[in-house]
Amino acid sequence: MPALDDLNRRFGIADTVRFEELSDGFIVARVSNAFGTAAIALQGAHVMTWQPRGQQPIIWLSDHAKFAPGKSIRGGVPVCWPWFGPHATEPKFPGHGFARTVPWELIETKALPDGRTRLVFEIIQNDTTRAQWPHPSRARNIITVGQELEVRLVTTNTGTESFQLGQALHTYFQVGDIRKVTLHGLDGCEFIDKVADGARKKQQGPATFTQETDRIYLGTHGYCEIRDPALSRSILLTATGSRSTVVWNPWIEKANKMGDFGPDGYLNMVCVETANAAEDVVVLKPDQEHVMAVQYRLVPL
Ligand code: TA6
Repeated sequence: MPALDDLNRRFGIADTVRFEELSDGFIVARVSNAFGTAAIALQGAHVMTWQPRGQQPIIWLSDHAKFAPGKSIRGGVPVCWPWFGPHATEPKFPGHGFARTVPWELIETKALPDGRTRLVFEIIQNDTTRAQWPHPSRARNIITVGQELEVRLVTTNTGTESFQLGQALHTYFQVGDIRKVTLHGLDGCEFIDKVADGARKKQQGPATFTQETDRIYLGTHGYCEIRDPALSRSILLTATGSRSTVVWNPWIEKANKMGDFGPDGYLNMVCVETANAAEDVVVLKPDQEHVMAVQYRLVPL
């Protein structure tokens, strides 16, 4: 991981981008522009926070999140790559892939003419990751902070064989009270219900939350609305290059078992994850690139 001074010298932007060390070896980019603020960890190219000016945070980050090299962060926008969920054959491999717990190299920071700020990260693969994922490949995460937050996960097959890619932008959204939230845009979609032994069901109307919810919606078309009456706002998600949407709230018991949720954390978050998971995984041929992108926008209710 480059030294803090080196990062600030090479990639800092006056009054807009600076770097700080949260804990030993855990470096974060602090972004501030006319539209709002964000914090992005170099580990996992992980958006930890995003807050438009004058608004409550959009992205939820647990008060009990741990910030340490190799430890996944509870909240923000974890990058699940190059597989989603448990590895298909190796139970000892990390759940949701290794991307979120390895260092990513900062490639570029840019103050865009329209006042937005863009940061480009590229995963750093090593012997451990190659042992788990022996496919020559490149992954970049391109984050643009403006009136909206845009995250673009770009995977390129740099090898000579095709490979199968599972992925998700496992985003935790801040809500006022999960019990009053309705999730729109998935009506009629089939989903795998992971709290009902993987039963296949069909969504009728908006999704609501009254218990542990863990669903992989399949064949989704990239648009969702998280309607949050407690905060009098909706968060709109617009995605491309994604055929699955994962929806998760651990509820009371599971959140308490996780140790980094805090006593009532589940009440103020919902994960709506732009993904390619289950049978929606992507096959990349040699030299092929796949872009999975999502934009988050806030609208008042
Ligand atoms: O995306 C939902 C999910 O797969 C849940 O099953 C739960 O495991 C969640 O991800 C969090 O996983 P993590 O490994 O971050 O604790």
